[in-house]
Amino acid sequence: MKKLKFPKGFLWGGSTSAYQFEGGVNQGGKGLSVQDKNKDNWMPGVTGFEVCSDHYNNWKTDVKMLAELGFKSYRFSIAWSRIIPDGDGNINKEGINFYKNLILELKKYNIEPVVTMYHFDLPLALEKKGGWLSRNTVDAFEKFARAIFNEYKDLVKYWLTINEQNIVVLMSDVIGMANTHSTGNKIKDKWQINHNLLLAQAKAVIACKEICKNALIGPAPNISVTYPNSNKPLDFLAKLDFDMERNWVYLDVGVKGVYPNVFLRKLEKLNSMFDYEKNDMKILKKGTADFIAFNYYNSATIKYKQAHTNNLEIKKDQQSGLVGDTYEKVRNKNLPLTEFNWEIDPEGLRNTLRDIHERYGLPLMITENGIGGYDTLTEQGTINDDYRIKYYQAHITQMALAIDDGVELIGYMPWSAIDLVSTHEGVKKRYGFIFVNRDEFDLKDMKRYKKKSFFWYQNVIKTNGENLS
Ligand code: BGP
Repeated sequence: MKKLKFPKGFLWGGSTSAYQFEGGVNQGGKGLSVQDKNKDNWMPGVTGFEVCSDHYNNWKTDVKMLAELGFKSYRFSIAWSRIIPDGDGNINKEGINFYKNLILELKKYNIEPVVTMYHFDLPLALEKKGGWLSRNTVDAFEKFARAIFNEYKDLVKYWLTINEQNIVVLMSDVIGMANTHSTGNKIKDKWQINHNLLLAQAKAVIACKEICKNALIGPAPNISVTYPNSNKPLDFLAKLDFDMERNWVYLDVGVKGVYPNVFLRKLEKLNSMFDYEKNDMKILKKGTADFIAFNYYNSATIKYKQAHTNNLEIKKDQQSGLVGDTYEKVRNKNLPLTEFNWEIDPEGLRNTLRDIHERYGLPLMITENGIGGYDTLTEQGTINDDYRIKYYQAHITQMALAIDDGVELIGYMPWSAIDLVSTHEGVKKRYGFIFVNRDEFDLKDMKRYKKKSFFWYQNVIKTNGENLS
């Protein structure tokens, strides 16, 4: 077999998000976010986010371990409510310093910080005042963006705007972000939230270009290549509809600065056009991305749906089930499942890379990919996660093939660098190369242990992806 080749300077690394990893909810002057649930107001049997992996109190040890792993990059998110506790008021110096110290520590080990500005954790005070349905939240986001750009402008090269905006819009309930301000037209609300997020993103991009002269900025949606369930023409039409709502509308606006016409027509036909101001479209046109970051877990297989309900329904979780007015996501029997029932499709990653590359032609960065599973700490302090190694071997091989096809891929930051709390399935669904010794409700000693995949990935990075065995 041909040798796998990755470009020189490829950004091997890993990923986390503030609300799933930091904990320290009542420390350092942090305000509450919509995600700061505890076990009494979150799902039964699943831990809340008040402690997570206690990274807030272990950040130095964590960075040291990531450096030992050989990370060239590390993607983390800034908690908006640590910087501006009520979302829109005074800046909290302690919050600013927390991330400044983290970035400096990463740089000490030559790890490139890749910073997500917003990962599902809207300040609670803003949600109470209207959330993303309100344009005030757009203004507040711009203020937050300017604050962090001014603080970190000389330290950060890669900024990501909004994590998985498509999941926020389509599946808010399963990721703890249910919209609490319905106006009665669910479809319009959904796309109003989307428009406000796109506007917030464009304003942040414009501010970034003004303030951070040497930085690059891009969106970070979750993109799945889409297969029609059969060669029936209507299944292909359903695929196109799904693609539009699940993948492309976010990137068409974020990269090209324009809404796809088919999408706008559809909202008109449904009497669900979102409200916008005259200048909005100009802002969207101006605030476009330098590169595309995206998260990939699996592909989607789509079937035409006979009964038109004109209603988007949400099922189970962010990967297994989405029903639109003309389409339905169905199980692809050609693909195996993870222990948590997510389909595994490594070739789908190559297909996704090709699809995005052909559509937009910008450099790409994978900012999430990984497998959630049960891991056990043995008495010897080891964790045998061969299944994770197998998953990564297959996906990294497909990345190399996509690069060989001509795709410009600049980095890979799988989810997650270190164990953390899942969006809605607790700490038992583990993703990291590093094990955190805690259970769902027993916090134990929080000690970090290197999993088998740690040593494997260390060698992958050392050989720049040439040795995956
Ligand atoms: C993405 C999110 C992450 C993350 C991951 C795994 O949708 O960006 O925050 O958690 O999926 O999902 P889960 O935690 O539900 O297993």
